[in-house]
Amino acid sequence: MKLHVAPPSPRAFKVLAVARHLGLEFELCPVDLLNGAHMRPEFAALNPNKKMPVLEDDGFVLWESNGIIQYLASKAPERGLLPSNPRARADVARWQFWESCHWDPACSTLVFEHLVKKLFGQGDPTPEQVAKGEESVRRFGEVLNGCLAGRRYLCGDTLTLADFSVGAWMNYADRAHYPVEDFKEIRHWYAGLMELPAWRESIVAPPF
Ligand SMILES: N[C@@H](CCC(=O)N[C@@H](CS)C(=O)NCC(=O)O)C(=O)O
Repeated sequence: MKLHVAPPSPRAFKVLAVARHLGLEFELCPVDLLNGAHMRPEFAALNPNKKMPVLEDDGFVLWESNGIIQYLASKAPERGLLPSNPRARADVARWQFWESCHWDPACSTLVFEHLVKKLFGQGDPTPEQVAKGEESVRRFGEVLNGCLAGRRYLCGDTLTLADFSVGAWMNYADRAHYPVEDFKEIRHWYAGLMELPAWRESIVAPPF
C-alpha cells in the first residue's frame, strides 16, 4: 500500500497516524507541494484534483483524507476506529463531515495565513482573512468544546476516526494562533491524543 502525502499537512497527518496506529504496512511516498509535484501528470492521473493525500492499494486508488482513513480502519475492524453499530458509526461519520465542512476550513484559514503564506513567499497574513478564520475557530471550537465535556474521546470512551479527523488540526493550534485558550475541554482531549505513540510519531517538524 502506498500513501502519497506531504507529512506536515494535517490532512496527511490523519492518514499517517491512523495507518501507524493500526500497525498497517505502507510505503510513504512524499509529495513535494513546494515544488509542484502534485501538478505533474503522473500525480494528476492518481488524483485529478491535484491534491494530496492519495492512497494506492493494489490497483485501488483513493483520495480525500477522511475517505482514506475509513478505508484504513476497515482493514482492522476489530480496533473499533470505525464502529459497526449504526448509531456509533453515524456519530463518527457526523464528526468527519463536520470536520470537512466546518473545522478544516476554519483551521486551515489560520494555518494558511500564519504559516503557509510565509513558506510560499506569499507575504504577510491578510487581517480580514485572519479575522474570518478566528471567528470560525471560535464558533466551531465552542461546539467542539461543549461536546467534549465529560468525554475522553469525541464519540465517548473509545478512540475513533473522529478523533483523528478533528484532532489533526490541533497540531497547529499554537503556531497558527487558534483562539482556543479558553476551550479547556479541547485542550484536555488533545493532550490525551498526544499520548498515543502513533500520534507523536506522525507529527513532523513543519518546514516553516
Ligand atoms: N479535502 C481534501 C483536501 C486536500 C488538500 O487540500 N490538500 C492540499 C494540501 S493540505 C493540497 O494538496 N493542496 C495542493 C493544491 O491545492 O494545489 C482532503 O481532505 O484530502
